[in-house]
Parts: sequence; C-alpha cells; structure tokens
Amino acid sequence: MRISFCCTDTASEPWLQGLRAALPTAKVLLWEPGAPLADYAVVWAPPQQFFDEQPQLKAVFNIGAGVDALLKLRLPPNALVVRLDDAGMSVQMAEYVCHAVIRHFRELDAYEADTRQGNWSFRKPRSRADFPVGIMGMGVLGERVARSLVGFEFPVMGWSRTPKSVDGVQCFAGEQGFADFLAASRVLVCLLPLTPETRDIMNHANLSRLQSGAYIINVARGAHLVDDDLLALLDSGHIAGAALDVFRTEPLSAGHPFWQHPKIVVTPHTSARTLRSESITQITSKITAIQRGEPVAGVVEPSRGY
Ligand code: NDP
Ligand code: OXD
Repeated sequence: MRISFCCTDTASEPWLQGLRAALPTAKVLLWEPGAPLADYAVVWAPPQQFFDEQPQLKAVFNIGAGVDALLKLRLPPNALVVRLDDAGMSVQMAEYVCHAVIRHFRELDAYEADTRQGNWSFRKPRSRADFPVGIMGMGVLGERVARSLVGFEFPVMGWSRTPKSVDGVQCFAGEQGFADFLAASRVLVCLLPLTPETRDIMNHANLSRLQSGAYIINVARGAHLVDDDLLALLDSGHIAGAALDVFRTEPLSAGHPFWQHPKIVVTPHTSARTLRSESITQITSKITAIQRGEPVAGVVEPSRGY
C-alpha cells in the first residue's frame, strides 16, 4: 500500500515518520511532481496537479476539519474524502469559546484595564440569564462547545441543518428555525462549515436580529462574516464586541480595521489546531478500516459541501 503526503505549510518529516511508524508495511512518500501512484493521500491545501496526477486514489485524508478549500479542487472521481473528526480539536474549541464568552460576560478586559491603572474597583455582577449563547453548527465541535457552556450554566441554543437533541441545549434547525434562534441569542458562536448556504451568513440583516448588546465569536471561516456589516453594527452599538479567530484573508491584511478595533479581539486562526499525533492515529486507523472494507466516520458529502 502506498500513501502520498502532500501538505503545504506543514513540516513534513514528523508526519512521514509518524505515518510510517503507525503503518510499518505501507510505503509513505512525500509527494513531488511525477511521484508514483498511491492508494491513499494525506493532504492540506495540495495543488491541483497533485490530484491530476493521482486519479486512482481510494481515499483522501484532509488534516483539518474544514474541507471548503479542498472541495474547490477537481478531486479523483472514486476517492472518499475524509476530514478530521475531532482528533483533539473539540476540547481546544471548547476552551477557546468558553474563554471568549466568560471574558466578555465577566468584563475581564475592563477589569484588566482598571487594575493596570491601579484601580481596585468592582462592577455590578451580571446575570447569565441575560447572556444566552447561540451556536451555529452543532456538529463535532459545536456540540462539544454547547455542552461545555451548559456546564457553566449559560442558557445555550444550537442551530443545525437537521434537528438535534442535546441535554440542556435548546435546539433549532433549518431555515424555519433560524429567525427564532437568532432572536433568542445574545452571544453568537459560528461553528458552521463554509458552504454556499453559509457564506456571508453573519450579515447585517442576520446580525441585527440578535439581542441588543450582542457579542460575536467566529471560529469557523472568515467568509461567514461580512466584515463591514460587523463594523457598522459595532459603531451603532447593537453589537458590543467580537472575538475573531478566522478571516477572509489570512493572515489578516496589514491595516485591516479589525487589528486595532477596541471592541474586537483578534487571534491568528488558532482556536483548534491540528494535533499531529492524534491525527496520525485517526487517519491510520481509518486506512486500516477501509482496507478491511469497514465504514469510517468523517466522510465528506461533496454535494452538501461538508
Ligand atoms: P461538522 O461537519 O461536524 O458540523 C457542522 C455543523 O454545521 C453540523 O451540525 C451541520 O448540521 C451544520 N450545518 C451545516 N450546514 C448548515 C446549514 N446550511 N444550516 C444550518 N446548519 C448547518 O463540522 P465540525 O464541527 O467538525 O467543524 C465545523 C467547522 O469548524 C469546520 O468546517 C471548519 O471550517 C471550522 N474549524 C475551524 C477551526 C479553527 O481553528 N478556527 C478548527 C477546526 C474547524 P447537521 O448536523 O444537520 O449536518
Ligand atoms: C480546520 C482548521 O478546518 O484548522 O481544521 O481550520
């Protein structure tokens, strides 16, 4: 069995060593143009030439959860496309989102500014009931985030394409549930995949439906958010602030207003990182399962875009 590794912006040697150690009978090769045909591919942002030269692949493993960039390429017709299914990302995402929600709810930035001035002063405690959190996308990551926020006793809502039932979470689904979901949310977390249906979903009309003093947390993809609409609603005061981990252009371009905005916290696409060891274990177990003819989790449906 041959596995071809083609991941841009990734230190390849530790991945190659890890894949070889996990599957000692496989030939694991770093792809280069003209490389031999492989059975499986492990990829991140590969060039189109990679797939053009590897039309026989049985499965393509993406070393990330989101496949929006991968699905823009012409893929081998018979290959399964398999994304990372948690692999250590959901706990990181829960940490990031809970931190952002709590930092905003407990006014920790304002406390920090006060204490830097030498001020020992208190703010009136706020009620969790006034900070209902709505999570768009109740998949592997969204559900874990929802459960973690329930643990902190926030009112939590979830919105997904198909109906869900999660303890302690009020679930909404589909277009018919969207307006009610937004109206019930003050903090909005985006954990949707980027598809034609979800692009620009955080636009002026939808963000205006949130409760006044809303807070936005985007940890999915930059193209879910219309930047100018967020800026306008921050100016109008309808939105109180935002924590943004993902951007339309990454790295965020120099001079973009988000960098210095006093109500926006920027992080460099780091809310849930790919963990090499967990990912290698997951991918190699799935290769073994596919070889045995068994089904695997995390198979992407190209027609729905995730
Ligand atoms: P999943 O595929 O497990 O979950 C996606 C969720 O979105 C599902 O609940 C799905 O609904 C819902 N959804 C999809 N389309 C729609 C729609 N049109 N309307 C309503 N709901 C919809 O993905 P993950 O949870 O693993 O990951 C989510 C995204 O997070 C990734 O696609 C990626 O872009 C981003 N990500 C960002 C990272 C970062 O570091 N910032 C790291 C990892 C991921 P249903 O359940 O009904 O199918
Ligand atoms: C991912 C990401 O999709 O890191 O895994 O954004």
